[in-house]
Amino acid sequence: MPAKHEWPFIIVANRLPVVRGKGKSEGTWRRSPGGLVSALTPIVQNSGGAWAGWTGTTGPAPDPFVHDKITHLPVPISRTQLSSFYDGFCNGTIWPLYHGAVREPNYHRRWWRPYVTVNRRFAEITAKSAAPDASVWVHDYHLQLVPALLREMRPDLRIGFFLHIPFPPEELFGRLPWRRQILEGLLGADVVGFQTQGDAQNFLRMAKRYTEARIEGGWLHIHGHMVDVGSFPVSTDFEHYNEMASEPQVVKRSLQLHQQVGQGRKIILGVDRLDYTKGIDVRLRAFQELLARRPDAVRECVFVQLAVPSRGRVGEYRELRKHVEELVGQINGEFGEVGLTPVQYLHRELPFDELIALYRSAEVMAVTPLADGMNLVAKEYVATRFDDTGVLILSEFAGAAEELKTALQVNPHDVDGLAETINMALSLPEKEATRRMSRMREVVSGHTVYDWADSFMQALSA
Ligand code: ADQ
Repeated sequence: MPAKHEWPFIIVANRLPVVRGKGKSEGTWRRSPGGLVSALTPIVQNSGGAWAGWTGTTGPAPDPFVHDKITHLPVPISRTQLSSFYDGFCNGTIWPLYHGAVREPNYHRRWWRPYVTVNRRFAEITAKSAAPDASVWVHDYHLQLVPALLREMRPDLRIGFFLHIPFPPEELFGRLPWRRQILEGLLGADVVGFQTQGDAQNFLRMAKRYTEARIEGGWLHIHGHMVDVGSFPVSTDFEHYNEMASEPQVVKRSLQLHQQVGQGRKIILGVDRLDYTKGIDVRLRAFQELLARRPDAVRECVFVQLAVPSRGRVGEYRELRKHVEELVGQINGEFGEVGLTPVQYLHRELPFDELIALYRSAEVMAVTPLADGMNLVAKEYVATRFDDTGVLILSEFAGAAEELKTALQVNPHDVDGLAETINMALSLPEKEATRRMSRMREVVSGHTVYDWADSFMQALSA
């Protein structure tokens, strides 16, 4: 066990930044893929800090361990807590509610209590491990009570909280039976960060309405302490994607993919976790509409949808998978020709370089979530277009739409509008596409995931 009160900086997130090796590497840990982990890792390493989170396996947690110069503080989660805390309150209540109630959120007291218990456990482990006056950065909707619990246990700490998903407006948030507890939990932090200005405004309004918090001099004041509320839009590792995209093996693979999949047709690509917030089904219906209006389009373009398996234990996610797969079958059956498939569907994770090759192979990228905190896929696609080619179709309801103004923005619920936009994207003049893409590349390269982490850390140390 590490000495108590040792770490000057701690990240607290639902998951640790490592995954357990399989097969030959059984018993070892490797760093989880993804931009966020890459951005946060150097901050923790350079500060001699630690990371508290769940390992991904239920039952007793292993002892703290060091991997990649970071001390990992595993938090245990039992099998019943996995179903009530994680599948239940986090993904059955908060997730749909915060994403605009695109599915009916469920309110169960039997889920709320484990949410409190698990949050308390995260706070206790952190309180025991943080050095005097340490900084702690808590992440996301799973841990909204941690800031206040931690402040109560360790008033000396600087506490930051960042929400990766949207924060809903009053008409929705007001429905939550535990709205006051959640707000007070978040208000235990010194800095509360959101993806967009709109999210931060929603939060300020709710805090004033349902708690004793008051705004004075641009700060939120509650119980004698000040809370800095602001927007910190997350981003991607621009340079990494940009460089990977021009690696010879990626260039070769993307040409190969284009020949095999495209067969001379343009590729329209969708890449998402298989989640009902991502609008995959409406997007497919829009493509179906396009083919119905213009059946010859099947010889001009192919739709490639990559869906990463997600939350398969939850009934709604299994139903969504069935629905999406039925739609794919329907479109292919109705509009396909022998040797020519309109929709190519993959349900799996892909290695990083294969994903980049796919981004490179796509003339059109369709990112059409019904609601999304930011959406990194949109920014990743932009980062791989080093030659300023490619057209991005982007939902107005993704956080990224605030920054990527020259994308072809769409209402992701509007099947006809989306069909028209896909059609327009396929024939957008090259000059116009380049103008739009080069502007988006300026935006993403000017604000990377490292800038995001730095700006949050600066606010936390102010
Ligand atoms: P997510 O809902 O998971 O994140 P997103 O931002 O799009 O959504 O991130 C998905 C990540 O998964 C991307 O980095 C992407 O490269 C990766 N990925 C997707 N498909 C893959 C595949 N087939 N194989 C391998 N990797 C794949 C939540 C919020 C978002 C917010 C992020 C970060 O919902 O709104 O942008 O957190 O704050």
